[in-house]
Amino acid sequence: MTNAFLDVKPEVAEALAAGRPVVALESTIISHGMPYPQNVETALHVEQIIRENGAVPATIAIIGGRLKAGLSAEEIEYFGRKGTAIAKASRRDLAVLCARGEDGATTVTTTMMIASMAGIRIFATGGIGGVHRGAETTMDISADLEELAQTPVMVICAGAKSILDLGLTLEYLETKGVPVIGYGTQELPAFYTRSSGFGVDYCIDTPEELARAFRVQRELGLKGGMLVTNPIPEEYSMPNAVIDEAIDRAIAECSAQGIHGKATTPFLLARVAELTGGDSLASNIRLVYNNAALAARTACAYCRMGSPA
Ligand code: PSU
Ligand code: MN
Repeated sequence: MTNAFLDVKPEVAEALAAGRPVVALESTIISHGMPYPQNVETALHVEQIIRENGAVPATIAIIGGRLKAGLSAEEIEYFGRKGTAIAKASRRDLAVLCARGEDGATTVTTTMMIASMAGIRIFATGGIGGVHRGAETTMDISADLEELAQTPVMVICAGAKSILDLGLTLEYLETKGVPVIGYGTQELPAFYTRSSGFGVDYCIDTPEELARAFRVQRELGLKGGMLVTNPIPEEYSMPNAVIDEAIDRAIAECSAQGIHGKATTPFLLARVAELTGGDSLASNIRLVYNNAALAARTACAYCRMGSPA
């Protein structure tokens, strides 16, 4: 499916037309998820890792009202430099940003949407949004969960940060029929840490088996995506106590300052990063690399199975 607002980078379009593997990447992680210049260095290195593992990277963003599937190095630099001055774009923002010709940093939600419009089925990122702690009164539930329920893209992440209520996030995904897979683990990873105390639906050990499950989901005509949670490599994982303390403090400050809506997640992410210093940034970068490599290998396996029904 294509539309008048979509620009697929020629290299990406050629790969898709030839049935070669492509991996989508999001841009909110660049503008809102990490400081400059580490955000740009990371985004460029992630693309290189995807290439080294046999796939073509397509970093996704909205530039001047155009939905971009695939950015140039200059466009990645632009996003990294502008940082939080770029609007964080979720599903509800797409129409107005396109109508006005503005820029937008794509979240997991909008990256899935644009990837799907372009025909890209595999997407690597760091962490997804979910059900926030206290959502029973705030109703703060990320649009990422609804997108996973309706858009056919496999999202490979390192689980979700415990800024969220991980148990409620899993309940929501169950209700919405989204399969939650642990890559080589029975336990949901919690981004900086490999364990969370919550189980996943299935443990899958190889990229081939991930690709097979997703292909069958497509062949069955089931709508929606698949969530693959890939634990951070042991050597880069962080002590639970350090992370938990920072997260508890960040959440307390967030409610004390009356922050709400789309500002909540960027505030919490930035505060946790500040409170835990360079260690958490280094871990964050490493887990994204790890997810990019797995996504590229899964995209290769998916393409070897031919075009899905
Ligand atoms: N969680 C992270 N890192 C991130 C995000 C979430 O650990 O960068 C970003 C992603 O772009 C995600 C978005 O899609 O935040 C979710 O925002 P919200 O909770 O406002 O839906
Ligand atoms: Mn929210």
